[in-house]
Amino acid sequence: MTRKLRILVVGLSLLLLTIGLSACSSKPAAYNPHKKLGPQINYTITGIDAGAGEMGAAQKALTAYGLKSKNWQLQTSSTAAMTSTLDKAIKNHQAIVITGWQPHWMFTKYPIKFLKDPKNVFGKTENLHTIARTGFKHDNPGAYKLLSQFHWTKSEMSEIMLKVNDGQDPAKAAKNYISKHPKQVAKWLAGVPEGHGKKVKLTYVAWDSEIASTNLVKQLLDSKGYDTTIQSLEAQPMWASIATGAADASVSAWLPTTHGLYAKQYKGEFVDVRVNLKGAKTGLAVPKYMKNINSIEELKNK
Ligand code: PBE
Repeated sequence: MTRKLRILVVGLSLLLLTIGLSACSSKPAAYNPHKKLGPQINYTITGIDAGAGEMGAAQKALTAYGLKSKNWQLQTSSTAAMTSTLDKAIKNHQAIVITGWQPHWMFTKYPIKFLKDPKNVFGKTENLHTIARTGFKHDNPGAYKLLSQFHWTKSEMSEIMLKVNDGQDPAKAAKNYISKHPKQVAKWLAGVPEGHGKKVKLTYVAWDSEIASTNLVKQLLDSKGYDTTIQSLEAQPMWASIATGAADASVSAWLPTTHGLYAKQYKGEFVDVRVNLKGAKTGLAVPKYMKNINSIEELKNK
């Protein structure tokens, strides 16, 4: 080898080594089931908005399962930040614990599972209720009739949620749903009289699930000639809007756990019209590849 060539070879190998090392260090470590879980995720549960009912339950869980005293913490962020952290973790096969809930597209898009909650801190399953202001049935029996007939399933709701998650406008996704499900729509609209421009005001909390249901109900009402406006609010003002009569109805009440406090606070000041979706659930969730972690109780020791 000539001297020049030797320098070139040494230089090249150094370069490759550097690239190799930096690639290694930038790729985060994959989940290791043989090591303790806590240190792998900085004893941190990736949460969502501070105002979410589920965050309150998650805080309670930290205490109830003795995690707080072991320095576990709940990180506040947003649905968007949480799902993007989850996305990255899953791509890298890393450990992660999130505040998860159903119905939501995260359970369709990612291989994740709820952790068992033997102390029942998150409650069992929940239902999504339609609630109305007390005088609404009297003032607008037609729109009330539609609300009292509206109910669907998690997989039906997912059709709209996934489209919206793919970037489709929620109103358009709701209209498409209506044109694809004529039989179901006919049942929802059965016997509902023409609205003749009568106003209806729906309030909701802008979770993906409620964006789907509220936009759909608005399109259904408008298709019968009602003039429907929808307004997104935080959970507390959403409940207050119904209780004070500032709004007519909402299809986004999570009961009995997540919005349980509001239902209690406004008892007698709202009408519980019906359950519009059964089998909602909140809780801590992890990727399915974390095979040895199946219960919140196990977070502490594993
Ligand atoms: N969530 C789950 C809402 C309702 C249940 C995040 C969509 C919340 O926790 O407030």
